[in-house]
Amino acid sequence: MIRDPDTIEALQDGIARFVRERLMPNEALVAETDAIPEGLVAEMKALGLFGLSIPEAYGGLGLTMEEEVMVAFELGRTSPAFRSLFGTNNGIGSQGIIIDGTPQQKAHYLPKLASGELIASFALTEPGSGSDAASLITTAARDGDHYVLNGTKRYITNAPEAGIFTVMARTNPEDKSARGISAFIVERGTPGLSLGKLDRKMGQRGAHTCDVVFEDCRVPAANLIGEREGVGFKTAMKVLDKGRLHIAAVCVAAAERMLSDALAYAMDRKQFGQPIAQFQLVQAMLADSKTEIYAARSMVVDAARRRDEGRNVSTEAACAKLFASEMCGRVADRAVQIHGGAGYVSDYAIERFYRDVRLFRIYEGTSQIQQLVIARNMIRDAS
Ligand code: COS
Repeated sequence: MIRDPDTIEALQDGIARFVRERLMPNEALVAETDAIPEGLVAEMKALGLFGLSIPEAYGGLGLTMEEEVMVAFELGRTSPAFRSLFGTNNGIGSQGIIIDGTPQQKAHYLPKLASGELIASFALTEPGSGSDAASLITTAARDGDHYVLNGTKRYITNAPEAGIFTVMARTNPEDKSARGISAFIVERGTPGLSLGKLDRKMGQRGAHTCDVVFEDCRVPAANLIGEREGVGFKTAMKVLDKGRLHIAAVCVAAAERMLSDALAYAMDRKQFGQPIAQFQLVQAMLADSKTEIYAARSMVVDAARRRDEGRNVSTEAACAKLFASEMCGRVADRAVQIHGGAGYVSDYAIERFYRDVRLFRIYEGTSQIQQLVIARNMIRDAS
């Protein structure tokens, strides 16, 4: 749902300009230094990028899902590391509070997330629990008006920067199922919370992940999301349904960027006496990429509209994430191929994008988990 076409168009234009004039010229620097310059972070805050999906009542822009994917179609055209910094505040880090938090939790945390004063992380994955998220073993034992958390969370995006963590932990150790899990807001600096060393990743330098360790970490009971035990896994799944749609939109944008780089290269590079774009074997790669990007974009917009209508989009979000992230991988591969030897050296952005976009098929649920979600929903609906 687009509430006001003029407003969203102006927002898209402003973000497109910011991406083109401020972020793209700094892509190589961020990759080299593994850090986003402070000045750019301040500009992101001023543009409202940390609060895109946070309700207006709490200082955010309160974008609908369709508006959010429109914005992601612009933001995703540059290094994914930039979006990653404010991505968790709009997505997995904040949505648990937005969807299931109490009015007090929302009032306390959301304004700070919307402004970018606080960064939020989502702590679900553990060393022994990835795709099988419900098997997590981090515990949260009630002790008076606190819960005591023990366990380790792994590959937590923005953990080094985070001011708060949405943490899924088992409040009922007897119940090994998803129903034993609850979600908490844990503040950085809480005694017993520590961070591991930075992960050295394949790509997305400038976006940071690390372990988050809880050792007898006492969290006020008031920070149990929604003040309800046993529904934390469902909160996480609802958060991921939305997050997967956002990532699918980012995949579309990253693919568009890679294709536009490949097209520019193909029109410039001459072999056998003419630009390689004139050769039909190169044209096939360009055309297939264009077609698949169009298909993915259409899926993302359709799923976003359905979500705005209040429909359950678990299946559609998984379809969009599966198709868009796999499509993005294929486009990355073709774009390197079109660049030839130049695609294998870091003078061209495509070498970096090829590594950066590999993550899209893995995080917020692997392609295989999306397939599993889609098929299980199909079987359930048909039963
Ligand atoms: N929305 C709301 N509730 C949901 C839901 C959704 N999208 N998906 C599942 N649930 C509920 C189920 O209805 C079930 O509730 P009941 O116990 O009341 O019946 C409960 O959650 C458990 O669901 P289910 O039995 O389907 O859980 P499974 O352990 O079989 O696993 C998968 C579900 C595999 C889909 C889940 O573990 C998953 O998404 N794994 C990937 C995790 C992931 O994306 N990690 C990325 C890292 S975070 S960036």
